[in-house]
Amino acid sequence: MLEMKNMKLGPMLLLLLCLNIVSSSVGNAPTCPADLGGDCSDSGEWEGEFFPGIPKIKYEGPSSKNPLAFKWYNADEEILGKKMKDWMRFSVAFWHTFRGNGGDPFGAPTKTWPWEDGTNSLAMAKRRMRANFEFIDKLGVDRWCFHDRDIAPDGKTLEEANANLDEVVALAKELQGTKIKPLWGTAQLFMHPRYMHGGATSSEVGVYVYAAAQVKKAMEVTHYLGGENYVFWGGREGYQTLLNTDMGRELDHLARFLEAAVAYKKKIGFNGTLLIEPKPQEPTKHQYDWDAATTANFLRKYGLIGEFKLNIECNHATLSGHSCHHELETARLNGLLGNIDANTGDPQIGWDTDQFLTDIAEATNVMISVIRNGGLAPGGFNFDAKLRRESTDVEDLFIAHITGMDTLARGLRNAAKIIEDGSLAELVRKRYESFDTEIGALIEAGKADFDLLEKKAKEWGEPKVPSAKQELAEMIFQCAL
Ligand code: XLS
Ligand code: NI
Ligand code: NI
Repeated sequence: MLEMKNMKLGPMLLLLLCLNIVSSSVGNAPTCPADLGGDCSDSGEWEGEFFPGIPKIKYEGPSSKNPLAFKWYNADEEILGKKMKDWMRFSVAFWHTFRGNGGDPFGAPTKTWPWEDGTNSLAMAKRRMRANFEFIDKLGVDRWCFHDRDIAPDGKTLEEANANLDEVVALAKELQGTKIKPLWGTAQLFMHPRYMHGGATSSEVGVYVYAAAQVKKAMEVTHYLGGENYVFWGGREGYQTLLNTDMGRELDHLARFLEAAVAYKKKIGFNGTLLIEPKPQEPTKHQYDWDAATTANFLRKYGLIGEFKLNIECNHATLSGHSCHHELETARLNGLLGNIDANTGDPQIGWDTDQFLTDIAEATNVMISVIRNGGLAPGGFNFDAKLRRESTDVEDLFIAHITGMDTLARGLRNAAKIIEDGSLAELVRKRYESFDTEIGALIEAGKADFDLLEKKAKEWGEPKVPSAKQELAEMIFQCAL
C-alpha cells in the first residue's frame, strides 16, 4: 500500500480545519500559517505531484489484485454499440473529494491532505484546483462538478465573492485544457446563514434577490468553463413547519426563480441542460423537490416541463422511500432523466450518507434504466460520494472512485447481458399479452367505453388470472450478476 508523503501537519491543523468548517465563508485567511510548516506558498504553487506514487489508473481485468487498477471499467470497450466511457461520462465531485474533511456534527475533521494548509484562502483554493486536475487526469475521467463556494472563497460582498470566483475559474479553465469540462456547475445556496429560510423560497425578498445574483454568476462561470449542465438542488427550499409558512407563495416564488434562470440561460447562449435534483429532506424537514414525481408535477404546473430535466441521486431516492431504480424509471417515463448523482445510502441509516456505490445488483438496475434511456448525455454519472470519516489515506480517494466506477461498469455489463438474453423482457411481454388483442388495443387507444367493457365482462365471465412469475424474474436477474 502507498504511504502518505508530506505528513508534517499535526493536531493544530485538525483544529484549524475544524474552525474552517465554521468560517469557510469568511474568506481570506493567510494561506500558510508559519507555525505549521506546511509545504505551501502564497501563490498557490505546489512543488511536484499532489499524488506521488499513484500512477494513471489502468484497466487490468477482473483477475487483477491491484487496488489501483480497474477490474471492470474498460473505457474504450464497446458494450451494446457504445464505448463504456460514453455510457458512463463519469465526473468527480469537487465538494466531497477536495472539500470533504471527515468532520461530522460530533467530531473534528479526520483528513489531513498534505496540500491543505488549514485555510480557505484564494491561494489555497488554487492549489486545491491543481490537485483536482491531477486527480482527474490520473483517474482517467473527463468531467468534474462544483458549487461556486467550494472552489473559491466567499467574500464580504457579492462583488468580492465574484472576483474570487473569477480568479479560481480562470485557473480551472487553463487546467481543464481541451479535454476536461464540468459535467455541471451549481450555486451553493444552503451554507451561508442568509439562506437559513431558503434561497428562492426565503420569506425575505433580499435573500431571493441575492440568490438570483449568485445563480446568475454560477451559470456564467459554468458556461465559461464549457459545462454541459447546470444543477438546482434546493437543500433549504422547503419548510420546518407549515404553521409559519405560506407554501403556495413559496412554490410560486421558486417557479419565478426558475423561469428567470431559463431566460438567463437563453440570454447568455448557454445550451446545457438545466437539472433539478430531488431530495425529500435534510437539511430542511420537508424539501419541495421531494422526489421525481413531485418535481415533475411542479414543473408541469408551472409550464417548465420542457425546460428542465432531473438529476437523480440514489441516496436521495431511498430517503424518499423509493429505490433508485424507481426514481430513474419515473424520471425516464416522464422524459426527464438527465443525470445521475452516483452514490448509495446505508440500509440502517436514515440520512444522506453519500457512499460510493458497491452493490452490483443496484448498479445493474441503474444501468437497465440508463440503457433504456439511450444513455445520459449530455448528463452523466457524478460521484456525489465521500470517503468514510475513518478513511484517511490519500490513496483511499482513488480506491473509492475506482470501486464506484467498477461497480457501475459491472452493472452495465450485467444489464447488457440481461437485455441481450431477452428472457426477462419476454417474461414482461407475456405478462401483458392479453392486451395485445382487439379489446386491449381499443382500451389502449382510449376507445373502450364502460358500455363496451360491461358487454365484454358479461360475455367473458370470470377472468383467469395468471402468475406474476416474480421468483422467475428474480432468478433470471440473479443469473446475470
Ligand atoms: C446534497 C446534494 C448536493 C447536490 C449539489 O444532498 O446531493 O450535493 O448534489 O448541490
Ligand atoms: Ni447530489
Ligand atoms: Ni445528496
